[in-house]
Amino acid sequence: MTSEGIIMKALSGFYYVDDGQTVTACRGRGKLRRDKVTPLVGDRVRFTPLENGSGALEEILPRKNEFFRPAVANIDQLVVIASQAIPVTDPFLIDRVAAIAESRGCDVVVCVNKCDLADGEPLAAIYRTAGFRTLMVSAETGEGMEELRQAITGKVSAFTGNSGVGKSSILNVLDPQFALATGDVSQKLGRGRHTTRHVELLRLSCGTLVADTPGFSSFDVDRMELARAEDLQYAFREFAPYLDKCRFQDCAHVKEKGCAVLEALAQGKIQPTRHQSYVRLYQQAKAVPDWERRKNQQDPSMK
Ligand SMILES: Nc1nc2c(ncn2[C@@H]2O[C@H](COP(=O)(O)OP(=O)(O)O)[C@@H](O)[C@H]2O)c(=O)[nH]1
Ligand SMILES: [Mg+2]
Ligand SMILES: [Zn+2]
Repeated sequence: MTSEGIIMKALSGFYYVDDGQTVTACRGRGKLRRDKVTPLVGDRVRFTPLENGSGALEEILPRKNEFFRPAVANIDQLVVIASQAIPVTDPFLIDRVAAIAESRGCDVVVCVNKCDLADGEPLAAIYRTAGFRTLMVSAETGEGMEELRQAITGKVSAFTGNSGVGKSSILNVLDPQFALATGDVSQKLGRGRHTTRHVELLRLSCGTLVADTPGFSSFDVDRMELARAEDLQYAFREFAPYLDKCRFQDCAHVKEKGCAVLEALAQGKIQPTRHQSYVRLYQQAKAVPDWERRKNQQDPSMK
């Protein structure tokens, strides 16, 4: 008899599968390795419970979507956590991950944390104007936490954002039982920073699933995750009203004459940082030859 469940965490060769009642540590069958499929956190899977209490992972059920940074599958909504103080989030990081999410049909919420330290409004305004659901919160004071809770209720969300913005801290406020390691320097042990090192799905007491992820640094270059340069325009939702109004049908919206996107930018209808990010991503995507992209899309887990 096999059971069905969801992978909550992958650690040291085990996949921790939650079937709604218990969590079983499973090892992947050789078949999975031979087929070169890498199970991801968030995968719905079939497994065989073994007598010793562990399990054997048999099959990964079809994915709704998949991400490689963070490495998660079947995500309804990416919650991009940003901060305007220690660290200051580069909007490009938000735009890149938001574009990847849009290209995979995954919703995006932008959440500016540490509002007790710095005014989140300038950054929040950029994303509100661009049409994203945007929140301003503080894990320190609890400001905005109820709104965030509402935004994630009933959905599978992954928290992403650059290291140190407060992903784990926010999750700890949402459910103190998590007791996730955060970036505090441990003074007693003097072992440096305690931070998130792996992706983990967590269940809030209301049943909602949220993933804590290690976050990314500005140096990560995951150019392979991007769509073709020509498709990138569709990943910037606020460009939509202008795309069919450019003079040239194959307009790249970078510096072309008669470009309606550039016109909207000049009129302040599109935020300058959003367009700058688009151009940067467009040039990055252009630099990847098609053959290389195809090769990577066949087996992105090999990155
Ligand atoms: N002042 C302030 N500090 C915060 C806030 N959220 C997180 N921090 C601190 O920022 C550091 C990094 O937080 P952490 O949750 O580990 O970030 P993560 O890497 O995104 O998971 C820790 O020292 C937290 O205590 C906040 O809203 N306000
Ligand atoms: Mg963390
Ligand atoms: Zn154009």
